[in-house]
Amino acid sequence: MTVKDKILKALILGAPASGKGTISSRIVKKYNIEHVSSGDKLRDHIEKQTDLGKEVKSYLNEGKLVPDDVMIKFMIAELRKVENKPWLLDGFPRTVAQANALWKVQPVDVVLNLVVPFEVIIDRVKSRWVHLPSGRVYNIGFNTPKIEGKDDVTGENLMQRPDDKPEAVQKRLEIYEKVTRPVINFYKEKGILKEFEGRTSDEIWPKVTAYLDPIFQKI
Ligand code: G5P
Ligand code: MG
Repeated sequence: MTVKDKILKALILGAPASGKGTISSRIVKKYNIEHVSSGDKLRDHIEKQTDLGKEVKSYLNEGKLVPDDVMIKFMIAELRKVENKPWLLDGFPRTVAQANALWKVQPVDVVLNLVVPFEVIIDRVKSRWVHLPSGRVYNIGFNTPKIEGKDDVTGENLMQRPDDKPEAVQKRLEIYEKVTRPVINFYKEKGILKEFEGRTSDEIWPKVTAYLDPIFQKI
């Protein structure tokens, strides 16, 4: 076995606003691994007005998926930057074409799937605030920022995501059902998928650690 084989590569799946970012930030802190979020990276490009940012902006704002060819090229290049580290990938793959492309370059070891009822999701996105440069995410009443509208760490302004408007959320949930749900089956068939059900991230989190603790102890 080479050193590379021992580096854990994990994925987190789940509907929009199911808590992937929230659970990911707890995982990366507890197990000291890299968090690679496709959505955070794209929003950063949009904020910095790069060529990629300009190309993808309308897709994100409208809650539509960025085309596979763009996404695959971008994310494979991003993953190369962290290939020698253990990572947790969040938001990619989102289509079977993306899952196949990833599997060819980097088969993953563990896939976590968050299962949260849609009515909970629709309710919670209304109160989401994000700190764009870091991807830190807040929710009024769940993890409320210490000062209203400001990031706890930097004190910089928080913003609401354009794709959290009700019509864009609806679109994202529809796309998730049609296009992303088959990705769950892709990993189920490979025998590496583990589902975690709950209405809150605090309910899901102990189930995630109970599953991951023995895996991380082994490596
Ligand atoms: P993203 O950025 O990948 P989504 O839609 O998959 O976006 P999102 O919205 O980032 O997922 P999340 O990470 O699953 O959600 O959830 P989160 O941010 O942790 O939690 C949501 C809110 O709920 C937060 O405010 C959080 O504080 C709160 N919360 C968490 N737990 C609880 C709880 O227990 N109780 C309460 N009350 N609140 C809680 O992708 C965005 C776009 O980028 C493009 C697409 O356009 C996509 O729409 N994109 C891609 N396109 C094509 N292919 C890809 N692979 C792409 N990746 C990104
Ligand atoms: Mg997220």
